Amino acid sequence: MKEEHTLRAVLCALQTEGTDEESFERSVRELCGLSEACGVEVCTVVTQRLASPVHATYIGSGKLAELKAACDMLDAELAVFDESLSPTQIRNLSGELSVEVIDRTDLILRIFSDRAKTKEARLQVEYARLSYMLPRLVGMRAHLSRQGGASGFMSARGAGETRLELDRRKILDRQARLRKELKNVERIRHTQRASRLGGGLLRVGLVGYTNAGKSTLMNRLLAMSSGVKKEVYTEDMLFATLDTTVRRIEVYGHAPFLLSDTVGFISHLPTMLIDAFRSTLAEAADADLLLEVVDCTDEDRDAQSEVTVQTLKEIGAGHIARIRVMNKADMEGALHPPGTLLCRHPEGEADEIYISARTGEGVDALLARIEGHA
Ligand SMILES: Nc1nc2c(ncn2[C@@H]2O[C@H](COP(=O)(O)OP(=O)(O)OP(=O)(O)O)[C@@H](O)[C@H]2O)c(=O)[nH]1
Ligand SMILES: [Mg+2]
Repeated sequence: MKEEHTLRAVLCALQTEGTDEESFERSVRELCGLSEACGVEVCTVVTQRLASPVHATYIGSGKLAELKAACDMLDAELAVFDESLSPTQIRNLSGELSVEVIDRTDLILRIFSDRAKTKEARLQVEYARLSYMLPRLVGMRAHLSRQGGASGFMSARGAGETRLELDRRKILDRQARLRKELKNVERIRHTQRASRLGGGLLRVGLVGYTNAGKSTLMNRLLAMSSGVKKEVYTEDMLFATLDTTVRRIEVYGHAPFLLSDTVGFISHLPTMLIDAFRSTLAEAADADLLLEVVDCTDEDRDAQSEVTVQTLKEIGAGHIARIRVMNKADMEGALHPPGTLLCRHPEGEADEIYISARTGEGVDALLARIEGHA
């Protein structure tokens, strides 16, 4: 979000039948994290238990009144829903509430838009946002006409279907242009990388949940490498990395290999983002070996690992050999000290190795493991 001041938000989450307490709480925690990553201040969380979402308004009418009251009392400017809302739900909720209504998908898209730095990432994010907007133009318009204006596509306001049809066509045209531009950027990237880094080396890909420490591990390996290597960006926030970086790792006494660092995963990563970032993610899929980086101190690590494995399948990388790198083992709460290796082959699972990308402990053992795969 580009606003100068922090936006105040009320979060709203529905616990539907079949969702256990634990995964519900995890989801709400993550929504808070996503909101903060977006520069949004969470004022309160309104929750409801229902057998299934209400078709028209997602939550029940009594709860909706409660939510409206909370928004008014707390001076909120946003209501953030912990799920993908249908275009109808957005339209109805926008009509009922006096604040802007956004859902989890929208929140993730906004974070991506704020963080995108390279040309390719910016094009990909814009493409994804347009895909998201397309079926929701009516609901967005309802909010904007009350607010009295907005920027970009939504600024050209007008009434009725003609206006909508125009907007729709504009979006489709823009998407067609973006697709062309993306093809070009991709082609240039491919040829540059192939010639610069040289083929024939083992290709290793860092993958995993956002904020697990993938980029920190990349930098640790670069620091151990001979020669001067440019570091990648790391930060304690969701989605610090939004593009793919490939570097040659050459640690004395170990065979050199190519290492790629890429965008992290999260549960319910919007499909339009997976689609838009397919080429970036495909670079991770284009590896001989994957290092799945896990924050082993996170109580949600198992669920996060499941999401990673699922997302890998979605991008066609489910079959690639994988080592589970249990990172942040220097911290309190780690199950094992750095350097611990757990072989999981009998169950058909990935090997687990405990390391600390921050202190470097266990990284030598990891390098030996990587070599074993060459
Ligand atoms: N204590 C500790 N902190 C770590 C370790 N590795 C990474 N971190 C911290 O975890 C945070 C996230 O690290 P990143 O390397 O940016 O994580 P990432 O997986 O690349 O995250 P995204 O790019 O956002 O998906 C940073 O604050 C790091 O300093 C570790 O081994 N120990
Ligand atoms: Mg990163």
